[in-house]
Amino acid sequence: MEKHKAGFVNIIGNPNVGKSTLMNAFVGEKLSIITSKAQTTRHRILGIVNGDDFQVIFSDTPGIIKPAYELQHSMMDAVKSAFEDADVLLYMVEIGEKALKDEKFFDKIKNSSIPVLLLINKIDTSEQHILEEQVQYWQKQVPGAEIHPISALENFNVKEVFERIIALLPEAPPYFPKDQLTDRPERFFVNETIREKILKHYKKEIPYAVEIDTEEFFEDEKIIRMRAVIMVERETQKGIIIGHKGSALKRVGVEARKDLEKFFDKQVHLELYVKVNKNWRSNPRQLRRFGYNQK
Ligand SMILES: Nc1nc2c(ncn2[C@@H]2O[C@H](COP(=O)(O)OP(=O)(O)OP(=O)(O)O)[C@@H](O)[C@H]2O)c(=O)[nH]1
Ligand SMILES: [Mg+2]
Repeated sequence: MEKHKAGFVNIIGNPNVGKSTLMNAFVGEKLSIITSKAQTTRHRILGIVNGDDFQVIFSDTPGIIKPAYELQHSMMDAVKSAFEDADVLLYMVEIGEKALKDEKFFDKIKNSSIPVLLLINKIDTSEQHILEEQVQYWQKQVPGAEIHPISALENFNVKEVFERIIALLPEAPPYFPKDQLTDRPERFFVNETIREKILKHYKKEIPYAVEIDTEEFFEDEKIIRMRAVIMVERETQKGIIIGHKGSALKRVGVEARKDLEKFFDKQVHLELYVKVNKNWRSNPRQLRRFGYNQK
């Protein structure tokens, strides 16, 4: 019988390149929210793929940025931790991108002692000659990396990358029970689903000033009852979230509920309300309460 393989495979890269899309494609579940806006992912989220003789623990991470406020510092700590325990690094870039905006991180990738798979994503948007140029460019930039063009969205070359990962993994017993899919509790996915709708429907600074806290999660035989608070930083933002006669908030609630019914495969009742929590994203104590800064 083959020996068992297991390890941590951590996905890092600039914001919005498709890291979360790829992790969901590997896992086959929507564990990470995806939007067209940068800084969608705020936490390190595990997605576990189990087989008889392997366990791959993927980590989705926030896109690499230069942090400006406390929340973003915590997001970059999540990226740092992903460098520390990786057995394989997946460094994702998108077609046309030049390099990581943060040189320190970029140097870490270039000088990595563990295998790096450099994934050029979104090749569905590109032409062959451009892709060839990109492959050459990245070969020079990160000579130690193995380059794979992919489309996370269209599931192109994802299976091949997965097979390479399995080949590179060390022999090890499983780290998690074989029926476990993630490290996050149910409430986390409620928070994230609501935040995804807020990223989708509100402009400019609003989504970045929002945090969700699911205060109640009661599962009955037929229905799950949830109540969540949408926190904003200022009174004016509260009005915008609620909208005219509550219409904007209602849209968020309806869309989130539909997604949650799919996710939990059960009927959902979702109650939302909005609260001002002044400058929460600069307040270390508040951030800890919401699951950030847990180093
Ligand atoms: N055309 C195309 N679009 C893609 C592909 N992969 C992801 N996208 C889109 O790119 C956008 C960002 O995707 P995400 O998966 O949220 O990117 P991310 O790297 O996790 O972003 P952050 O969490 O903000 O760092 C979304 O609109 C995706 O639908 C791809 O292979 N092709
Ligand atoms: Mg993401």
